[in-house]
This record gives sequence, structure tokens and C-alpha cells, in this order.
Amino acid sequence: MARPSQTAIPSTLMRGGTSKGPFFLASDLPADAALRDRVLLAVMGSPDLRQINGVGGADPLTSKVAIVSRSSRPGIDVDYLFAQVSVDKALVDVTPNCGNMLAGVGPFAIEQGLIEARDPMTPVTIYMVNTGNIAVAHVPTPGGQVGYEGDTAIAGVPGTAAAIRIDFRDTAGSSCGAMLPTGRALDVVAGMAATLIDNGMPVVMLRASDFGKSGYEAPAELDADSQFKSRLEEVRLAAGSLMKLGDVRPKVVPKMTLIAPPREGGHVATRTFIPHKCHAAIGVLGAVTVGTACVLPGSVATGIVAVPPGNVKRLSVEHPTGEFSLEIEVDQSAAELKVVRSSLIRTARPLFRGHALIPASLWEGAPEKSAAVRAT
Ligand code: NQM
Repeated sequence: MARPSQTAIPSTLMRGGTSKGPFFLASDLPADAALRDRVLLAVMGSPDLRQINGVGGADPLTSKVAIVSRSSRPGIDVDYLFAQVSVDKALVDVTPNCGNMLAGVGPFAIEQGLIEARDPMTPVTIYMVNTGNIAVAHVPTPGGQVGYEGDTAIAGVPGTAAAIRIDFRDTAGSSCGAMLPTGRALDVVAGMAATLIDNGMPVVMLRASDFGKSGYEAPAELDADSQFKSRLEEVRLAAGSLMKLGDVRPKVVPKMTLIAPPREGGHVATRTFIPHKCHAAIGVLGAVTVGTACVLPGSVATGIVAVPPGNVKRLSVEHPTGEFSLEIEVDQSAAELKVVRSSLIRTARPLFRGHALIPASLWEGAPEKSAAVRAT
């Protein structure tokens, strides 16, 4: 019998928040990380600006992959590994997390039978393998089935859907080892005043006005300014080593956020680079980290953000397509501000269920499943 020319890997294409990409069970992918990355590049069609030979959407926000498995860690339901697949380079970066794809993890895990749904809501405790942090997603499961429909709108996604509340408890220093990797709320990096911070996502927060920008420009306008972009990259590379991230040239962290005074009734206006392209909105953990920097005494946000009083701070982070609401609970009893919890709302939806196909010459499939899942 002729050998199949394509290997079929079970997958669900999902929208998670304002991102989209294939979700896989870890057991359906190669265990070896280097081979797994080659398989993911083939699935997405990278490297290629149009990702024409794969299912990637030719944008960093739609060139993402979630890999999920049942967890063996005490108190944890599932493990979630996020992979950012570069569009135009043969690179897969598992350094950062993605809080948008995270919104799809609970529904996917329930529908794959990794956890049993309760009625009317199932809390799913997720270990985020990239950073070693834990999130609890509250998935609506009326009648024991994932309910996707609802009346919650999130900026950047048309229409409404069921709300998934996500709580983070221990995200400080997720990739940098400490919330403030330099020990300071304010640094000068390559000549620019900056707050280097990591509360779930390494972020370099800068004042838009210091770059001669208003901070309200359209993403395309900022992306087209090559002089500004190379200056931003200069700051990013210098910040990377200060943030204990090493040589960040091949990495998608730290993200770069320009801030300006709010002008839509929120607390701060943002333009975020992830890290080379301006985000249409803002990432989830990116927003949590920017929000944390905003409430941090002495940060670059001083004089720009009016910090709400009390320990539970509700913040609205303005971005190019709307705003991102979050709640940050802080403990201000010690000399250094401590974040106790961050919460936010996302929505998610499965878009397509089936198999992702890759050339069998690259990988012949998981051995115990190969007969069942290979396509001809
Ligand atoms: O910050 C984009 C996104 C993200 C990541 C990025 C994210 C997060 O919007 O948690 O969600 O920062 O590359 O999906």
C-alpha cells in the first residue's frame, strides 16, 4: 500500500479573545520540541508573509498555537503551552504567554473530555507552561455543555458572546524573575525614560511624547515610520538584557507600550508593539502588566494616569480599537506594591474542527495514533 503523503493531526481552530489559531492536544504532536516546532511552522505555513501554504492568518495575532494536556500537577486541571509562530521567519517562540488564546483553553479542555463540565459554570485551573503561572478560567457550561453565546462584547471582536472570567494570582515576574527586573520603577534605557516590568508579560512602558508621538496615532501610521521603529527596537534590545531576557533579537518579548493621557474616558491611552508590529488592541497579559505599571508609584505613568483609590483598582486601558477593562487587587502594606490578583473578561469560540495536514515527509504522526489519524 502506498504511504500517505500528508499526516493529519486532530485540531480545533479557535478564536480566543482577539487572537485565533489551532488548538492541539499535546499527545497529538511530536514530543521532541524541535520537531514539534517544525510541524507547527508547516501547519501555519511559515515562513511566508502570506502563510499561503498553511492555516496561519498572516498576522502575529492569527499565527498562534495552543497545546493542551491533562495536568499531573496537584490542584491543576490542564497544562497549556502557547507557541507564537513567526509569520515571516522560521521561528517558534514559546518564551511568552498569550492571555487571549488562554480564553479558548477551558472550552477546548472540556470539549476534549480533559475535565468534566458542571452546571452552570466550570472553573478550569490552568498551568501556563510558558511562564509557570496559574490562571483560573470560569467557563459558562449551562446544562453541562460549553455555552458560547451571550451578551458580552470585547473590543476588536464583532458581536457578543458568553463571558469567560479569567483570574490570575501569581503572574509577577513570569519571565523576568521579578515584577521589576531592575529593582526600579523607572529606568533610562538607550536615553529614554522607561518602566521595565513583568506582571505576566515582559513590557517596556514608555511615554509616547518622548518619541514625538501623540500616542493616538493609527497602528498603520506608527508601523510606517521606519525611523521611529528602529529607535524603538534599539530601546527594546537594550531593555531585554536589563530585564534578564538575554539577547531578545529572536524573541517576541519584551513588548513595547507607548502611553499617553486617556481621551476616551479610560485611565491611559496605549499603543503596543508585539514587538515589531503595532497591536490592533492590546494583549491580555500585556494589559495586566501595563495596568500594573500604571498603579505603580514612580513609574513612567506618573502624571499621566489618575490612579483609582483603594486596593481593588478597576482600570480601563484605551487602545486603537476600544478599551480593555481589568481589575487589579494590590497590597500596599509593604514598601513595595504587591499584586494579589488580576481579573478580566474574554470570550472565545470554536471555528472549525478537523485535522491539520502537514507533509508526511516532515513527520509521520504520533506512533500510537498514526493509523487512525493519517490522511491519504
Ligand atoms: O499579552 C499579543 C494577544 C497578544 C498576547 C502579543 C496576549 C497577552 O493579543 O496575554 O494575549 O502581545 O503578542 O493575543
